[in-house]
Amino acid sequence: MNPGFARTMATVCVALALVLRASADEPKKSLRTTPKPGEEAPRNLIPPDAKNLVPNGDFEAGSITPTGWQTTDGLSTFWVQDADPAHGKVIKFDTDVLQSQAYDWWVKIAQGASPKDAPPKKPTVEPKYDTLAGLDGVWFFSDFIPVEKDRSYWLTLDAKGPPILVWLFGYPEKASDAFGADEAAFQEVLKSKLAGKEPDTTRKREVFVHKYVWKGQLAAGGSDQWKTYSRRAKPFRPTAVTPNVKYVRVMIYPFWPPGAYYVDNVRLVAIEDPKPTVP
Ligand SMILES: [Ca+2]
Repeated sequence: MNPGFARTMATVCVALALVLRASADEPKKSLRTTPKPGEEAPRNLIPPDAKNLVPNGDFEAGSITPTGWQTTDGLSTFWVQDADPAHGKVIKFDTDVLQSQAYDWWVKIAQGASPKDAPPKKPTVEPKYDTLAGLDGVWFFSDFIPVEKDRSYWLTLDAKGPPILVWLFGYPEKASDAFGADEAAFQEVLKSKLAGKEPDTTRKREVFVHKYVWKGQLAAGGSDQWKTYSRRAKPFRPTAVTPNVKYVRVMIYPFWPPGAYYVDNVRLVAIEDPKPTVP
């Protein structure tokens, strides 16, 4: 087989795998769309004294892992000091990790292992379609944040590195905030491994019912310098079509390309909005 054909076939196989995964996990729509560079937030979008509803959105508080967020894992997510003192502590992501290694370690994290005891990363090889970048991506969830009916919100965050997606999920009630609780593929792996079985990836997955009933997306990143991103001129309106939403969670979601991503200063602020019920 010539190398060009082999590469093309490998690309087709990965694309097919992504489509199959998307259809298995997300009956409506995949969370994973092609990431585009985010839009920089207009200056002064949020007054500096506006209350940030995201607990520890600047990641400064915590001991081993930042408070207010799921635990870091020490393999694909890290709580680090940024080179820029103005940023202090930030979250670093590494999507260039074999998915198989991440799954093995995440099962231990879900059972209470400390990110300090993470295994050294195994080498990855091109084209890296078997990494988290090529498969599930790395999800990082905030805790549940109360929102009010008929209110609108700006979400902004600082990012450095390739484009990422950031999701805001809406929930009618507080659900489990256990590690990966609302992640279909991981829950299946966790269930199998806790039962002492290797996950069977050949059989059809059971339908996983996500606890969220609403979601909205923000594109961010795309620069090797820190920048602040938001959805330009379109606030999030979690209760416009799902009036039962009472809580949201922020989910930061880097995947392709394999590599390092940085996030800081996640802010969610209630705003005055003349059209709070418009989707
Ligand atoms: Ca910070």
